[in-house]
Amino acid sequence: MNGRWQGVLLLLAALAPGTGRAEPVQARLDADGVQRVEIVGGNYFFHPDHIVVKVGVPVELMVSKEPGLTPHSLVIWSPRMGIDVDVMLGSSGRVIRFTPRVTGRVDFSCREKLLFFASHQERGMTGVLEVVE
Ligand SMILES: [Cu+2]
Repeated sequence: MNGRWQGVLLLLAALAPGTGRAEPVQARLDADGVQRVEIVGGNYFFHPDHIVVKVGVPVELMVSKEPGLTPHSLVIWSPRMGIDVDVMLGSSGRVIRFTPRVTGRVDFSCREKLLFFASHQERGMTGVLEVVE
């Protein structure tokens, strides 16, 4: 393959829409015994969108949204895991605390939706919280 075609293929690869989620992000375990991770929401994503935490250890999510007028929220709901989060995101950020009771996976999403437009969740504003041993 000549260099010009290689360049075209690389360009196409760069322009192609993402086909999968980024690498999972493990919450960092701080010296005070709390595992912390920061999440930013925007149009229409969470970053990171795959978070891994340890079971039975307190979690603090530091959540915020990108600057802009579009409202965003974060919903994580798993009674089984002991997680019930439903908050609006602000640009200044806030802390959400919970302690996951059991291992497993739960989806999180944004519940916002403007009129007849597709919901943010439908536009891909979703993620996965994974609770591990
Ligand atoms: Cu949203």
